[in-house]
Amino acid sequence: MRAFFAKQPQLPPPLLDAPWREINWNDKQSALQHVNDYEPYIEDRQLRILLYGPAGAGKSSFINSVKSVLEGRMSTLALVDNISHDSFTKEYTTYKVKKENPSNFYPFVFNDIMGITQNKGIVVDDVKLALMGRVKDDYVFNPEHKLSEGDQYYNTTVNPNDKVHVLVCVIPADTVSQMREEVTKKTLEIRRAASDLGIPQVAIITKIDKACPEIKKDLKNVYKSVYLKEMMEQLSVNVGIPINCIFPVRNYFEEIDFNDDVDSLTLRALRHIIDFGEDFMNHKMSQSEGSHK
Ligand SMILES: Nc1nc2c(ncn2[C@@H]2O[C@H](COP(=O)(O)OP(=O)(O)O)[C@@H](O)[C@H]2O)c(=O)[nH]1
Ligand SMILES: [Mg+2]
Repeated sequence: MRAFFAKQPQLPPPLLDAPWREINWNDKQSALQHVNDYEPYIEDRQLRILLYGPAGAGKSSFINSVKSVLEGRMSTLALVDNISHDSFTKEYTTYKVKKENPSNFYPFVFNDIMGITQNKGIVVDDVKLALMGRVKDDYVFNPEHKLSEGDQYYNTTVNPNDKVHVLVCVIPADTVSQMREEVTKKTLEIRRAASDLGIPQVAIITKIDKACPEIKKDLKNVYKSVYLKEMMEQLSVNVGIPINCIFPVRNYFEEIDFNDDVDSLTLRALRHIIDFGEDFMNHKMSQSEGSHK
């Protein structure tokens, strides 16, 4: 009765008054400088960053975004595949980022692995091998057959630069709430394998523009969006990565021009990834030094 007098359900405000995580949007230059100045403490060491996540999560786009902001031109090298979301034909590739001139590279590299699809996708054992530096470039993952010793793509002589120093879980914002049990299970398995090796883990949330209209309108709303905050909390619970190790990013995927806000988020995530990886390398060093005593 008299339904028009009924109280409207209170919708939560879409935006917080103040951001829940501080970010200085004018700080792009100093973040860029931090990345440019980065040198591994151990000479000749290279930081290896492994991205894993569902097909179409935005792994290649993230690598392209990083390459774009650091190389100063839109990159399409880590070929973004928006046609086929099949994990079968994916080769293991090491992506480098050029620094200053074509023969000089940043001391970090990326690999990506389509570690999680519903019923297909590579076996967790192969991810473990990749973490240990056992998988050679150009290896094509086969969900029915794991890589084993004796295979031409099995790296028998692992050098410290072949090993993974940071594992980055890539999850699209528009799927966090429907993350299937299987995806969560595989993510946890992969995380456990990394934990056993002591490898630090970070998550990036992609496609934040797609999941939240306020963010699409203005990327500076990223830490004011209630929706995204709740989603990050949910992801943290689902896969057990602390909130302070989860970074939202908005990849370059269709534009031809740079945007400072996009760059700021990308660089912020990258900076933390590098710092975590560097800490791990140094910790590993003191551990192995200790074990020689
Ligand atoms: N709206 C939006 N789309 C994105 C973003 N990142 C990636 N995409 C789209 O998602 C598709 C798949 O991305 P891709 O990087 O190939 O995913 P991968 O399979 O994990 O390597 C791309 O074609 C892009 O159109 C993002 O931050 N926002
Ligand atoms: Mg890809």
